[in-house]
Amino acid sequence: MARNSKSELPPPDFVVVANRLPVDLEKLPDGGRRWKRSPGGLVTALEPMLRARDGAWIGWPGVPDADVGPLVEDGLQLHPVGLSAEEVESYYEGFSNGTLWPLYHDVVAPPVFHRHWWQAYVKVNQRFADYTAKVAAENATVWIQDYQLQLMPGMLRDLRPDLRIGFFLHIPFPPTELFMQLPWRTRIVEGLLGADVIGFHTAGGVRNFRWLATRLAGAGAVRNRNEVTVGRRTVKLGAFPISIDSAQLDQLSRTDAVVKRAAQIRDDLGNPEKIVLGVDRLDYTKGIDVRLRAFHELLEEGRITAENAVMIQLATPSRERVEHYQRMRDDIELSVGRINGEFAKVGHPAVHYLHQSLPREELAAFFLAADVMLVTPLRDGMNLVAKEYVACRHDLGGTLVLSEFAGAAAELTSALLVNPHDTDGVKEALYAALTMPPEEGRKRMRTLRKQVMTHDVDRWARSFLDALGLEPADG
Ligand code: ADQ
Repeated sequence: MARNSKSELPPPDFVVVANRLPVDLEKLPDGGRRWKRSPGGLVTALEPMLRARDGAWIGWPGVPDADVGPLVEDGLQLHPVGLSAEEVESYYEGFSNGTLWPLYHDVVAPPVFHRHWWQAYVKVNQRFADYTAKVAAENATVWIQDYQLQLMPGMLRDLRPDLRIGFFLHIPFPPTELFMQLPWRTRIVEGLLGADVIGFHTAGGVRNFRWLATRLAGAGAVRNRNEVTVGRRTVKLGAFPISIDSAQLDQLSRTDAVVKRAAQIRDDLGNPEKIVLGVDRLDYTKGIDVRLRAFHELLEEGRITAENAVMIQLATPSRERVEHYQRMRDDIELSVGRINGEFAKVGHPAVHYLHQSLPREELAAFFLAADVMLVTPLRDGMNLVAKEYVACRHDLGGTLVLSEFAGAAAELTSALLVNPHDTDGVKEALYAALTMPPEEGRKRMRTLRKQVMTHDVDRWARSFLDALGLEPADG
């Protein structure tokens, strides 16, 4: 059967499907268009496997109404799936980011349930499934990524029962009571159960999903806690904590350029005793307000001064068209303004706030310069920033303060773990980090590095694909 009717490209044996392609289509001022690589951890981890197997990546090119065909980039097949401007609003900004994102993050913001958003979600998932069914080779392995595509495993199985299908959720799978709020809860669970392997970051996600699969979708529980049965099929469930390209970041942070830049950052800040750092996508789940409050109170109480401790918050712009994000950005910028209004001196802000995306080397230099790293999400699937910080601290310097509600807390137990809802607790942990005896700091960092350097993103991808039964790629 000629599967690949979409193009002249050979039918791929290994297909990754994600909401976004690893390249973005950019519209130029002269009306032209060009592809720009958007390097992320996932691409880095999967690229070697994709190349070794004539793999393909299917995803949205990042701009609405872009009618573009498949292309080959460095030997990698890229297949764009188009979304209309209306679908970007209802499927992506709406159901994915206005319904599922807050619901799956413990409703830290109220999820909005709109039937027309749901309909768009169904339609777009079906489009991804139809496209993948046409492109994938006979008996190919398809790995579907994340919350935007939870109906796709079931839809794809209906179209192509010969495929081996994996699904990985990058955000938390919520407690069952919260998931039950979703009017379309059964459809989502059934959609996911179309996969052969469903991966989560933590064992908690596996437990929550397993309970729902048996209650809502009639899945059978088997003795092995990491499996359920659906008719005659067995679906494996597993915790696969994602990671980063640890060795690459470790190397980068050892380069002369990064080491010098870290020293220069400290110098530019007026050589304070301590630098406190936050690095996040600007999102209400990340608890940026929590850490600003803790820092503010320590200043108010006179336990620290703006001369000896300086805070830097780097925030990548994110989902700027969603209303909740606009409000949250205003709130954060108001807090930064307040703290500086009270405690800054001319030329010496107490909090430096950059609403910018920074290059990798620059980020590594900030990590290396920071004495305290504050990672305080209210809920986070994993949180790669915490692992990136650890990977950059080859000098064993720096202290990580980490929220218990980040998936990373399960592995990074030598961090100072905090409950982000407990302002006093966060404040005390921040103070403890600022005053930590160097020997204790080094001991903690050594243990953290043992974990991060041995559990990288490649190991994550391999363990998932191993569970899916994909042999290691030759080459
Ligand atoms: P995110 O919510 O995006 O990911 P995270 O895991 O922290 O969260 O990854 C953010 C990435 O953006 C990091 O690699 C970080 O270095 C980068 N970044 C942040 N601020 C930046 C800045 N100002 N400039 C440049 N880069 C910046 C989702 C889930 C997470 C899960 C990941 C992977 O929400 O819980 O860890 O997917 O599964």
